[in-house]
This record gives sequence, C-alpha cells and structure tokens, in this order.
Amino acid sequence: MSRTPILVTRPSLPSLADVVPYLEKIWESRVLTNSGPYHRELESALGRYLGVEHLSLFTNGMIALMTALKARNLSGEIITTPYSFVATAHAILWNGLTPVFVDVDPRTLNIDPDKIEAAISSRTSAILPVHCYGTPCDTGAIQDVAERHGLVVVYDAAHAFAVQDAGGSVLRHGDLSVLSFHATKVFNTFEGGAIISPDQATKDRVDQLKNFGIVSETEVIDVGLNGKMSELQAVIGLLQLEQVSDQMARRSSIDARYRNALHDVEGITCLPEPEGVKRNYSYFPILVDERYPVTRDGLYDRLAQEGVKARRYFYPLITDFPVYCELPSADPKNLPIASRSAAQVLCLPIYPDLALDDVDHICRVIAKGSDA
Ligand code: T4K
Repeated sequence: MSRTPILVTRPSLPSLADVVPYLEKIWESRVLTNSGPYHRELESALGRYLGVEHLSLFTNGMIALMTALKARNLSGEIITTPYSFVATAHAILWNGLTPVFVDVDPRTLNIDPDKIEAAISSRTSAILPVHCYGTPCDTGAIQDVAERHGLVVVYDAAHAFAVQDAGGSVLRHGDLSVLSFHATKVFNTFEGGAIISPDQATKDRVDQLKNFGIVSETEVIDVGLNGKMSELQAVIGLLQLEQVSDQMARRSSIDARYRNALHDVEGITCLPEPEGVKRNYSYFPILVDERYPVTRDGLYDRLAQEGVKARRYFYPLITDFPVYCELPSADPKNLPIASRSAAQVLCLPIYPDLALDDVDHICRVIAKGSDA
C-alpha cells in the first residue's frame, strides 16, 4: 500500500518557535536540573490542572513507581495485576518485593477487587492496581479490602492523566498515585512522570528519595535514587499543558468515530465507557472474539498489510515473561480473564492529529473482516 503507515500513537509536540525562548532562558541561567524554576512552575501548574495538591515530578514513570513503593517502606508481597505494561511488576521486583498476581474484571480489565482477598497472606503489605487504559479501578472496593487488612494502596496511574470520577481526580485515591509522561502518553514531557502524595510530609519524603535521599548538604536519610526531571523536560511540559485539553477533545472525537463504526461488527467489542467518568481517551482497545472471521493476530496482520500498526497492549501478560512465570500466582489457571483478554485485545491508533479519514479506513478494514 502507498499509504504512510498509521502508528498506534504519535506524540504531540509544542511548536519549536514556542520552545526556543525558554531554551534561551535556560542557556542564560545555566540552571539545568535539581528543582529549577521551570520544574517548580510545572509542579504547580500540573497540580492546579489535575486538581491535586502534592505532586512531585519525575524523570519517568518507572522510576516514579519504584520510588512510590520505597516511600511507603513496603515489605514482602504486593498484590497486582498481570494485565499491564511490564514496568508495573518490575517496580515491585526492583524493590526486592514479590508480586502476587490477581485476575482482572472483564468489564474494565482492571484488577478484580473480589479476588484480592484470597491472595492476601501474612506477608502482604500493599496493593498496586493499574487504571488500565485510563479506566478507573473500583477504588471504593479496593480501599475497603485494603482497610480491612491494613494494606497500603499505590495506584499505577500511568494511563490516567486528567481522568476524573464523580468525586474529582482519580489521582486522589489510595496512598500514592503514579503518572507517566512518556512520549506515547496523553501528556508528554518526552520522558517524565509524577507521584501524587496525600500530604506534604509524604511529598517531602518522595522529593528526598528522588534526590538520592539527600535532606541537606550534609545529611542523607535513606537509599534514594536519581529520579529528577530536568529543566528541559519541564519546559516541554509547560508548553504541552497549554494544548492538552484541546488534544483530549480531539481524541474524544476519534473514540466516538470508532465506537459508532464498530458497534455492529460481529466479534468486535469496544471496552464499555465507564459511567460518570471524565475520560482522557488515551487508548482505544477492542476485543476480537471467536465470532469474528479471523483471530486477533489475523486482524493485526491484516491491518498491518493496510498500513495500520495496531498494538497488542497487553500481550503477552506480565506473568508470561521468564522473570515472573514461575511464581505460583502467575499460573494461567489463576488468571483466566486476563489470559483471554491478552489473546483478544488490539489497541487501535488514537492521537490528536489522526485524521478521521484514517479512522474510517481502519474501521472499513475491520468491518470487512477476512474478506478484505
Ligand atoms: N505503568 C504503566 C501501566 C505503563 O503503561 C507504563 C508505560 C509505565 C508504568 C512506565 O512509565 P514510563 O517509565 O514509560 O514513563 C510504550 C512506552 O514506552 C511506555 O511508556 C508505555 N507504558 C507502554 C504502554 O508503551 P512501547 O514499547 O510500546 O513503545 P514504542 O516505542 O513501540 O512506541 C509505540 C508507538 O509510538 C510506535 O509505534 C511509534 C510511536 N512513537 C513512540 C515513541 C517513543 C513515536 O512516534 N515517537 C516516539 O518517540 O512502550
């Protein structure tokens, strides 16, 4: 096909002309990192935009996740989902903790709160759920089980930038929430991330940990790391923030166009839109079941032949990777919904400047099925 390939996502960028004056100021001041003026400005601006008070910027989401777990002094086992990007479980292992995998809810593909209790042991210290594709977890049920058993809850909110439920930002739930600002996300700083803390004391600890555990020129209080965001990343963030609302609106039109065109295609299911939720339209996953003329991988290949690079997020499951597959909780028998979903899911392209004509082309290829 002569078409330019349509990728699953294409990062949004501010205009170069807008970036240059900021670069000139950085060059002039020579403040490049370590909580410089743009870093501080972005922390405040993002806090206001997201409706959260205690936000700490990070150099990426994975380091932020590792720091969030460390900040809570966790030990033993952490209950989590196998249906996520591998960074979720890696953050657990990097802290010397053991992930315990629990199956997901078929309606949201988020951890199923009803299955958490059975996975709790005397060694469990926390739950690490993921708001997968930006769909909020059942935060009320997760909080209930956590409180009953005295467990910490850290949310991997990498996909949940600006998502709100009836009570406000989903980032307010749990003990900490972690965002990613990677190039492929709704809001990007090239690489980047953040931790949202419930109070100033926790934010102070997070800020110390992300700066090697340093408290003052002569004091180091803990084993920190270097998770700091640079001034360059912060400038990109400030400029991206000016456009992100318009970009989410554009994503919403693409989401609606897909739903409208695909709802009658037998064997194709769009993930239900969560009720009462202000979404960010970060991903557009479909599930391809046995009624569809070809398998999910057949459709993936067919789309690729037509110049469309869809992605199988999240396949394989985290529990299929060699570092995790020997764990008792990684047994596919323990994870039937996650296993089925990983075999059926296909994330279709969605990004602000994706043309609606291209969305229509993708939908035509899907609607034609194996006869295309
Ligand atoms: N928790 C969860 C639940 C996550 O999903 C993630 C990251 C994390 C934690 C960790 O956060 P970070 O440490 O990343 O901040 C991507 C991303 O690298 C990763 O950030 C993301 N989740 C994951 C779901 O997807 P890949 O391997 O799929 O990326 P890649 O390079 O194949 O890019 C996908 C498409 O995007 C390509 O077709 C081309 C396009 N692209 C990508 C990049 C990087 C561009 O056009 N330009 C670019 O610069 O992992």
